[in-house]
Amino acid sequence: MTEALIQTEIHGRVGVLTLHRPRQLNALNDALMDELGAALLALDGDASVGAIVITGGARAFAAGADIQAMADWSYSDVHQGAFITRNWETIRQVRKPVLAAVAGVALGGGCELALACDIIVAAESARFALPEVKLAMLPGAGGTQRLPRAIGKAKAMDMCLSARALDAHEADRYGLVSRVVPDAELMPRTLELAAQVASYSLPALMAIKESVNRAWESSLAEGILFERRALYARFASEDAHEGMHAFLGKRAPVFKHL
Ligand code: CO8
Repeated sequence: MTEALIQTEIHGRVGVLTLHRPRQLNALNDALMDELGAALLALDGDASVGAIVITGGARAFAAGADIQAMADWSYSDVHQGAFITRNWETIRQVRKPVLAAVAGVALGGGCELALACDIIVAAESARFALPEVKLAMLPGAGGTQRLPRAIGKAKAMDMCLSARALDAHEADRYGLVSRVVPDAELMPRTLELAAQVASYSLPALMAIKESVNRAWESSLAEGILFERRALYARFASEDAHEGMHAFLGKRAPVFKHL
């Protein structure tokens, strides 16, 4: 039997997915991305899960797309096989919050996978780079689009054109990651954060994620309109009334995720 490339654990309301190709530093091949997509959709559809964490190993979150697999592909192979689009982008269908817990290298597609998550928690050992230019390739799993939106054109161009790597603290300063923690605390702190997020009302979390993502997709006026509609829809939610009445009654809210 072949070993799972994605390991799934459940911690309370948090689903944890661990990339597991340690000998290849979690290089992301089709089989792994298929498994990751299926695992993400399974957790997204599981009513007992409120947030998802994707992590790798101590040495590598992921060292990028699998160069061994790609080396001899033709244009027709990638075009007809819908490379990246077919399975890497499954993460875009996930409506629950997804956190990346990154230690070690997050290179190329590994960095792009982290960028596709909603919150990135970096261990001090984390290193982020888009070194595709060294292969005469380009960051083609969202890197040329998400990175400039995250850290601006100047830093993104530098990273994409020179393959410059950022350490965890630089990545934090530039806005690529959300938080930096000591390596030993990466999983406990990420799980604590994910548990906090997952304790909130799931429909509220989904609405917030959708609304924040809209900021990348629309003009300010359109985004504000979208946000306002999302806000009005909150008034149709039992949890929103519970949240406000619990505050007024000076008690903890009990959310039904409705
Ligand atoms: N693909 C396949 N195998 C890999 C990869 C990879 N991306 N990275 C590491 N490995 C393998 C190595 O080949 C090696 O295998 P073996 O033991 O069989 O020789 C094993 O993992 C361990 O790696 P190293 O011996 O190289 O370990 P080091 O500690 O010396 O170096 C590094 C670690 C710095 C991470 C080094 O392995 C490295 O530079 N890896 C490649 C990084 C890279 O270029 N990543 C970008 C890939 S391209 C990409 O992600 C594009 C995605 C977007 C769409 C696709 C368009 C191209």
